[in-house]
Amino acid sequence: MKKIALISGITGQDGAYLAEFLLKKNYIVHGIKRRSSSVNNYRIDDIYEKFYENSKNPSFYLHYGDVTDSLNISELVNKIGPDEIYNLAAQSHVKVSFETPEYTANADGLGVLRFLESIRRYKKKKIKFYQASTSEMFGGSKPPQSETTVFAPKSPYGAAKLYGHWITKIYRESYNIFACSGILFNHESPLRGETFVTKKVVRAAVKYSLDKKEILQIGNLNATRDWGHAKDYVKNMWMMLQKKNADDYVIATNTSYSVKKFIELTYKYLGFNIKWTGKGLNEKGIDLKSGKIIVKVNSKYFRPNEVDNLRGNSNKAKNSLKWKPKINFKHLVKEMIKYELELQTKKNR
Ligand code: NAP
Ligand code: F7E
Repeated sequence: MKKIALISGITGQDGAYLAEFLLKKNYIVHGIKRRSSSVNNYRIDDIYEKFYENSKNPSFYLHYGDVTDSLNISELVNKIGPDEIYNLAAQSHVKVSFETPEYTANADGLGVLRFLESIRRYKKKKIKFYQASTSEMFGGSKPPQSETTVFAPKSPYGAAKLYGHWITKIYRESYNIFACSGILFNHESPLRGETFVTKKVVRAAVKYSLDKKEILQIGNLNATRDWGHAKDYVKNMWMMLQKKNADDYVIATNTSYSVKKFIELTYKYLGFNIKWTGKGLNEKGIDLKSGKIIVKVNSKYFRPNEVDNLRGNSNKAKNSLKWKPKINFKHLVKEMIKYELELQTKKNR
């Protein structure tokens, strides 16, 4: 019998990588997608074609749904009867969470509860549950952050995710549900959303390499992040659900870089060296060769409250799950550049 997985957030970065990973493992995969006025399936188009449209025995199905809709979530859980649920759906942008705090709390906090309650009421079999928790829950706590670090979120996103994290643990302990959270540090890929800093930098740098005009408008250059590759992180999601006992794990690379360093490296790989001038809001990055301004700080991209430094300690996952990231930071940046170069060159043809 093939295992059945239900993934919320199927159209997002991790949803697409996880679906591909599970389909290769011979799972039947059901994905929950929101209705939108324009189609946003581009990350899963290939697998939909291969495992649904062109398949004699389809193993990939899509369902409309929304994690803010309790009846819809419980209906889907009952109808599909999955062996494993991966809850990846979220309003995942930290800055946007300051502008839509109530919606973020509903989707990222209560959304988790809706799945857990559906699982608790489902009597036909035991369903395993994975929750995508976040390093943003550590907020102001100093690095390196591990499973024992104090939670101190600094955004509505971090607070909503912390509710989701705790309620997952509470349902595990109270109802003997196999429910666990991966405390995921930042992870990126060519499929990363366009408004996250890595994708934004790579897109602007590639554009500059082609038109010699593009200026990257950026916020806080000094924050540091522990950036891994999404492919490594989705594999870990599955590994956590295959363990005998449910538990929570920090998933990180254990190294961090500043936003400024990420920018320098990206432009360097494209053949441009940056000289920095000015301070704070007046800081600028100059292309050493041409003397042109290529990076400008813009207050629009600052957050009301910033998480300054994140670097995870994922020793527990290393020792207990035998998991460690395979793709390093430099490879990640190069892969993102390659993808973007191909895309933008094709567009310009
Ligand atoms: P993402 O690219 O922003 O994808 C989020 C997904 O959730 C999208 O499919 C989105 O649908 C869906 N979604 C949003 N609100 C929804 C709602 N109300 N109902 C149903 N679906 C909804 O995020 P990601 O990078 O793949 O991250 C996956 C999960 O890991 C998220 O929960 C995120 O918070 C968490 N996480 C990510 C990172 C990271 O660095 N990537 C780190 C820590 C934790 P649309 O396509 O329609 O918008
Ligand atoms: O920002 C700074 C910004 O938006 C990273 C999400 O996946 O990871 C992600 O959240 C840093 C921050 O990611 C810009 O201030 C500067 O310090 O790429 P980001 P994030 O906020 O760390 C966590 C773990 C999640 O759980 C989230 O879902 O970069 N920064 N200038 C900027 N950030 C953005 N987005 N845009 C800028 O122009």
